[in-house]
Amino acid sequence: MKLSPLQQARYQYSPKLPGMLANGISEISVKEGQETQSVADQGKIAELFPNTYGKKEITFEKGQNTSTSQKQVVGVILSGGQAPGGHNVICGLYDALKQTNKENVLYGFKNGPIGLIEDDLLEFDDAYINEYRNTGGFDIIGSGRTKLETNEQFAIAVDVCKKHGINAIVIIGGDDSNTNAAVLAEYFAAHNTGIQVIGCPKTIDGDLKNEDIECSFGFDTACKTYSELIGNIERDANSAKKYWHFIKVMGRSASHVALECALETQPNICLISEEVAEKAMSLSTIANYIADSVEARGNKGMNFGVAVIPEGVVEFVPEFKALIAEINELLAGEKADAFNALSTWTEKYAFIEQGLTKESMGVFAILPQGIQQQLFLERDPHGNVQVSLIESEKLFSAMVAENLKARKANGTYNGKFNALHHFFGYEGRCAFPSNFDSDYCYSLGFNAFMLIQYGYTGYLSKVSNLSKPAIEWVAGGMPITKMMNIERRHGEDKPVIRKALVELDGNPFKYFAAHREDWAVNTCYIYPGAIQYYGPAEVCDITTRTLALESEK
Ligand code: FBP
Repeated sequence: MKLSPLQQARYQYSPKLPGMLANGISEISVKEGQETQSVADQGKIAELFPNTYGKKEITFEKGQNTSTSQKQVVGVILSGGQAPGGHNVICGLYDALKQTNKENVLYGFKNGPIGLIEDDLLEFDDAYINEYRNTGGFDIIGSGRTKLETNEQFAIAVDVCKKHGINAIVIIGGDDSNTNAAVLAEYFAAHNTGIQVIGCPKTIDGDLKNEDIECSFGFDTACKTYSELIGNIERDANSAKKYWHFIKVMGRSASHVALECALETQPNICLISEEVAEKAMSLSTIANYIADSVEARGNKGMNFGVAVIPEGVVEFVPEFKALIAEINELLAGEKADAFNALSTWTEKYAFIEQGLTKESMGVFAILPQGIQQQLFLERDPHGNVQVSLIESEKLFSAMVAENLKARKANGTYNGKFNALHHFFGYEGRCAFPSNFDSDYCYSLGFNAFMLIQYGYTGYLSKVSNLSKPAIEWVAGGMPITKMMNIERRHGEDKPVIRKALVELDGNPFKYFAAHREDWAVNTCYIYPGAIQYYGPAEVCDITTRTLALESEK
C-alpha cells in the first residue's frame, strides 16, 4: 500500500499520556473515591442495575501497581458513526495490554456490535496495529449501528466470549452504545460470567458529555476540519463578494458542532437548534432573522455572507415537528400505496391538502417545492420521514430569498442575494486525528485497560482536565450508571445516558450570543486554517473553544 508522507510521519508520533499513566505499568495505582448515584431516578436505576449500581469513582495515580496478575483476553468493538481517533483508542488499549503481559490478547470484533453476535473477529498483533497508529477512520475493524440490547444477544455474547476465553469487552461508542454497555455489564455480572465491560466516549456530535466526561473524542478533529472549510469559504466569500453560503454541519440531536465552528470562524449567522426549541421559533421567524443580516449587509454593499446550520435544526422547530408527525400519520400503512399510486404532483398535493390540518398545511405551503417533495420521498424502514436527510440549508436559503423579495418590494432592501449550499459531515469523521484527539484517544484506550486490569466493570474510561496540557490530565473511571436517568423511548421507560444538548446558560453559548449581532452585520471572519500536527504546542495541541470556555466556569 502506498502511504502519504503525512501517514508515514504520523506512524512515528508518540501520543501523550496523562502524567499518572506515563511512568510505566508497574507504577499505576488506583484510588477509589466516593460511591456514586445516578443523575436522576436513583431508585429505578438502582433496581435495574443491582450488581453495577452505586460503585465508586476511580482515579489512577503514581504508585505501586497492585492489580492481580492474570492473563487478560479482551475484545474491542467500534460502534456507530466514525470519529477521528478511534484507531488510537485501540492502539492505547493494545499497548497497555501488551506492556502488562506479552501473553495478553486483544481481539477486534468486526463491523460493530454485530461482530460479537456473529463471532466475527480478528486478533491484533504489532504489525497490524502499527498500520493504524494516529490515523483516522474506523477501518481497523469496521463499525456498525447494530444495538446490543436483548437478553438473547447477551446470551450469545457470553457463548462467544467463552469460546475465545474473553474476559473483558471494550465498547467504543456514543450515548446509546454506552447505555447498552452498562446493560451488558449488568447482565454479565448478574449471570456470574466474570466478563467485564468498559465503555469509551465517542461521537463527533459532542453530545456525550456531563460533569465527568468533558468531551467525547472526535469532536475536536471534526470541528477543526469543518472550521477549516468554513474559514476557507468565508475567505472566498470575502474575496468574490457575491455569494451567501449556507453550510449545514453534522450533529443530529445537538448543535455543539455548529456552535464550536461558529466560535472558531465567526460566521454572519449560526443557528442553534436548542435556542430554536427554547424560543419556539417558526421557520418564517428563522428565515426573517437570516434575512435581517442579508439586508443589513446588502444595504452596505456586502452582498455576501456565511450561515451555519446544524443538521438537526428542523426537528427543533415546533410547527415542523407537528407537520412531520402528521405526514407520518397520513402515509401510515396502506395509505402510502394510495398516495404512491397518484401520478402527478398536483394530484399528490391535493391528497396532502386534504389530509393535513390547517396549521400544518400552512407550514407545508411555505416550503419550497423541492423540500415538499423530499418529505414524501425519503422514508425510513418504518415508513417515517427521514428528517436528517432534509436539505435544511436549501430550505432556509429559499425562504430567505422569498423574504427578501418582500423587502425589495417595500424598498427596505437594495442588495443582491445569490446562495450556494454545502453540507459538511462525512468530510470530518475520518480525518487524521488532531494531536489532541490522538493523545486523548490513546489515553482513553490505555486507561480502559487499566480499569480492566484492576477488575472494574460497567465503567466509562474517563480522562479529564482536558483544557490543560496532557501531562496534567487526570485518568480514571466512572460507573456508567452514574450518568443515567429514565427516559421515554418508543413508548417505554428506559434507563439511558442523558444526551447533552447545548446549554443556553453555558459559557460557549453565552460568548456566541454576546457577539453574534456584530458578526451578523459586519465581516468578522476568522480563518483557522488546516489542522497542524507539527510545530509549536499553541498551534498544534490546543483543543476546542467550547472546552476552553466551559473550563472557565
Ligand atoms: P454517532 O452518534 O454514532 O457518533 O454518529 C453521529 C453522526 O456522525 C451524526 O452527526 C450524523 O447525523 C450521523 O452520524 C450519520 O450517520 P450515518 O453514518 O449512519 O450516515
